[in-house]
Parts: sequence; C-alpha cells; structure tokens
Amino acid sequence: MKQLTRAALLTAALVLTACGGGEEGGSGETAVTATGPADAQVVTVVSNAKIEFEPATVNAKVGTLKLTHRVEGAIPHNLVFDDQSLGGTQTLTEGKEETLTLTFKDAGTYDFLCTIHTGQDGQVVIS
Ligand SMILES: [Cu+2]
Repeated sequence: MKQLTRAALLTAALVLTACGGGEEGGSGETAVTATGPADAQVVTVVSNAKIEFEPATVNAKVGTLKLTHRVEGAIPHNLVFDDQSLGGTQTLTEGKEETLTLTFKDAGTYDFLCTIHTGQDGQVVIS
C-alpha cells in the first residue's frame, strides 16, 4: 500500500513537469517557427479576440522575415516593434492584415507590442 502511494506521487510529479515544460507562460501563449528559406521566411501573427498575439513567440533565422499581422475579432490592434528601425503596422480593424518585411542581421530577441492594449506583447526570437 505504501509503495502504491509513492508510485502515484511520482506519476503526478512527472505529469506536472511535463505540463510546465510544454506550455510557456501558461496563459495560452504559443510559439511557432517561421517557414521558408532564410531570405524569405514567412509567418502570420493574429491579434485575437482575447487581446493576445497568437503566436506570442515567433522563432526565425537571421535573414528576412515577412511578418503578416491579422486582426480577428471586433477590437482593433497594431503590432509595433520596440526597435524603431523594424517599424510596425497601422492599427488594423477586424479581418484586415498588413505585412511587414523585416531584416534581422543579428541573433537575439526582438520584442513587439500592441500600443493600444497594455500587456498585449510578443517577440521574434532570431537564431
Ligand atoms: Cu491590441
């Protein structure tokens, strides 16, 4: 009986570890890797009705990334990089999208946000 309990606890601990590792942030945040060759990578980031970027993390390589920002839901959003040289999109309404052509020369983390909604942010991680 005692051994059974220990086994059950171990199993529970493993399940918790697996959950913690798989879901970054725990609030529905997701990560995707841009597709395509280094000089023509493509990704779409949606501003959803929950006022989140989806995905919140884009992984890409040094090179050129065409990042399309699309708005779903009735609330307008924009997507603006902290690094002003990267720029940002206009404020877009439901169903609209705009594509930024971004050149990343260095590996690193490039943060972006929606200037309308505090806490709506994301990042491009270049490797
Ligand atoms: Cu927003």
